[in-house]
Amino acid sequence: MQAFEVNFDGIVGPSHNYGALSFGNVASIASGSGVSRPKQAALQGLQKMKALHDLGFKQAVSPPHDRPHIATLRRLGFSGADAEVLKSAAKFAPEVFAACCSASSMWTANAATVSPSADSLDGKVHFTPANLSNKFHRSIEHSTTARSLKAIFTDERYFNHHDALPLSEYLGDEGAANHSRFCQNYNDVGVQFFVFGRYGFKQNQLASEKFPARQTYEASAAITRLHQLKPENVVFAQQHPEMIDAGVFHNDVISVGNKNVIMYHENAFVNTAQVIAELEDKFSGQNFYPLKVKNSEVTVNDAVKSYLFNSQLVSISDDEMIIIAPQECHENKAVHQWIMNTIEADNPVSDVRFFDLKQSMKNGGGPACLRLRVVLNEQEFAAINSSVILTDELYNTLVRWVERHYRDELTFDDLKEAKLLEESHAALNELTEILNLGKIYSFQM
Ligand code: SUG
Repeated sequence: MQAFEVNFDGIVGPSHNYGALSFGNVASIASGSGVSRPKQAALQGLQKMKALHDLGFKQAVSPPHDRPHIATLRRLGFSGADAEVLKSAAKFAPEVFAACCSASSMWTANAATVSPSADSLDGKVHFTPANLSNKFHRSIEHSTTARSLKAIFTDERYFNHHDALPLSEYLGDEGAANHSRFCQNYNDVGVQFFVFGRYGFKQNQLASEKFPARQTYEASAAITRLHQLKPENVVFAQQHPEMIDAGVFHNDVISVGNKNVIMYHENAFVNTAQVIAELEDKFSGQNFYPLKVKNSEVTVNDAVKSYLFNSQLVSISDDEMIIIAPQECHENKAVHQWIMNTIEADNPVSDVRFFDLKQSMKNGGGPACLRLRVVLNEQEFAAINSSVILTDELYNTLVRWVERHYRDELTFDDLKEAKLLEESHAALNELTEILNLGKIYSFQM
């Protein structure tokens, strides 16, 4: 049976803001407390989705989370009416309040790790929501993520949902941002590639010094067991600690893979050459294309600034792929040159499209951060909640919905307003109806 990749892009939420919450993510810290533009952010995301849909790709949407997250603030002891909770949290615990306002659910690459049915012993598609334990503002995402995934992938005959891993620094899990899969065709058994930043349990191992390594080996290993993957089809690699200290907080900031291609920086991993050799060895298709980016061509600094590796690599036909890159890659001379050379060289990458995603980029989220890849066969695709699949009609409905509900500009002070909370809840109530999701938010229960 034919299988394909479906990209589930996160819709940017109505309270999109810059909270400077992610130590180790250079863009997030640099954008701290600036004015955000929620309407523009949501429309930029929708335009990318529509462009991929128009190119013939299977595209779907994933709902944003409700922020400020009143349920978490109440768990932390703030009480009274919602307006009172907002006011006292902002006054007495401004950092906690900021974390409970984060827009970060938009980056669905961190929502979960997904394994296609071809790779799993029980023949089902497996989902593990990421616990995102390294950052408090992200650690509160997994329960809504789990409800949302279950509302989309409803049919238990095809879909196997796991709980997020225990919320602990030992088991830090950042989802698909540190996971890729290689195969000749999507319906083949693939090689799953798990990249971790450090060991959670073993002491005195190689580790970053300046910025935290978020994903642990033990978390990745647990997911391979939960998803019933065969060890011979799995490759683990440690991200180079120096890369993490240079601002590479997820693997998808320094390498990206699709089918038989991996685009990677030569310093991406501990012992990069050995990692690539193991992938090549385990790859069961015909030709594997490791596209190495040398430091002399693109420095790590340029890679982080332009987000070259946070491009999407998508298959436009059986043997051709295109790069979906952020506009910043067009503006950076060295990066642009590397892309153009790669397109001309002998490999499946044949074209590039650049997208303006500045509202997301300012928080450290490029095209690939905004999407969760789910490989499905025809039967599985037919079994998902079809209301989330992007069509021209859904696109127009969502654009109108954004234009009706979203503000043009938002400052940190606006987040304290009960009015913004009411506006957001009204928007999300309507969205859950448009997408036929039932009740997924705590304020709906
Ligand atoms: O986890 N930024 C996110 C960006 C996630 C990017 N995703 C991938 N690379 N796949 C993070 O650091 C910043 C939020 C703020 O500062 O308001 C933030 O959470």
